[in-house]
Amino acid sequence: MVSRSPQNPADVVVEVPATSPEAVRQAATRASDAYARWSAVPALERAGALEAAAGALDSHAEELTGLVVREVGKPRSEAAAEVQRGIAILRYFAQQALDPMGEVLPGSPPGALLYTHRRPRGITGLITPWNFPVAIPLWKAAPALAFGNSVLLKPSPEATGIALRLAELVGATLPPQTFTVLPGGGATGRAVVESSRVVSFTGSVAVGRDIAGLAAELGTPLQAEMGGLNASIIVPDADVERAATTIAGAAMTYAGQKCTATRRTIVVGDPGPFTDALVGAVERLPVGDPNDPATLVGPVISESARARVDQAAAEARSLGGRLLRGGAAREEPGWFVAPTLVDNLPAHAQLLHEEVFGPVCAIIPAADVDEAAAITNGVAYGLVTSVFTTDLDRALSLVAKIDTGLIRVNAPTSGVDFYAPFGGEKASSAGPREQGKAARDFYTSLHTVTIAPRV
Ligand code: UN1
Repeated sequence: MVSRSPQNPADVVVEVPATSPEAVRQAATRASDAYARWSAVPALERAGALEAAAGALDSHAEELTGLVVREVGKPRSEAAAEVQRGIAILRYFAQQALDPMGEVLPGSPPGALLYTHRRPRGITGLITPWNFPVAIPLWKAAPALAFGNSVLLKPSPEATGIALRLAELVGATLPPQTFTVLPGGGATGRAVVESSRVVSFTGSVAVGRDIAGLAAELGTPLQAEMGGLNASIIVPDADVERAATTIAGAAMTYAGQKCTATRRTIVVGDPGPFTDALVGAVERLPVGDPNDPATLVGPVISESARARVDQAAAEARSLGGRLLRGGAAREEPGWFVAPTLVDNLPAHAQLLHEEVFGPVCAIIPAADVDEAAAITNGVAYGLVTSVFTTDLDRALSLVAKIDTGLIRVNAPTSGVDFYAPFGGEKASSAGPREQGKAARDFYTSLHTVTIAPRV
């Protein structure tokens, strides 16, 4: 398995063999022993270990940022912010290790003690994508570890180098085999699922559904975060410039490679003024080498990712769509594509129904807010929607009609608060929410205990 720098594909970041299913099973045996020890470690010590992991990341923040830029082409400013997010996630879950592990309820026999108690589940299998190569592994691993589980992490092949470095930095603060990174592809991932007591996945719908099927057969609790086809709705009373700048960023930064990116912009009423403002805001985004601290839009991850964006632009054109920006220009030799804005698409166009993981956004007119809500909801996905309006009543009534897991008003679709529950509806997610306090429910099992007094 080879991972290459998207801005310079000749630069091989790391080349390692995929972990065989047999080697995964051996790692699981060691992780099971590690779990037996780690789950018996006092919570205060587990919190201390995660605090130390945060410190280790902090003192290597510059180096890790450089590796994120190099391996997955994330622009330097966003890569640095992601490393800071990773540190904050470790600190937050370090503290959660000290939260109450249950509650006391009234017992039914008089004088009985009835209480709930959370226990770790065991080996946690994590399968993570390349686009948030620090934050996503950590927002899954940190709660798992905080509550006493051991972790097997199968990272995306494109982010192998970053995952191996995380294993060194975080792993060094934990007992051996408590946090193990297993590079590989589908066969490795499958073996990780088969070896785990609880599984959390972020990635494509196709792989997520496969894993969900396997987990269901095995009776293993699963959480899967998959795609999105997120919309922003512009109500006529919105602050047009603010909305345009926010949406340009949400659609195009990191070349649109976020499941939370804005893929559709739905404009209520005359789309003209907003469209002009959005074209202007997209034109102002600095595109280029992700090492340059000013860059906001770098390359996409691979040649095939670039081909998908090209295909989507060609399909849009063939259906009579208008390319307002982008579609063709690019720099060589990396996998660069120009931020692309399209309007005038027929309702059945693929771009309006299927996620293209790149810097492509469609503008769709709507006669009124009800039609805008119907368009927003009229796709298979349900991750996040944003609404731009200055009218509070409008905001409240639209929020109530939208069927996505996250809803934002006058804010970008992208960007996630690690201390709040995160997840979508419909094809976007399966299983419970992740992050925030919701993570505790997933990475622990709840036991209800009754102790009746002698009568
Ligand atoms: C963000 O928008 O900051 O894979 C995070 C993804 C999402 C995370 C988005 N699960 O893109």
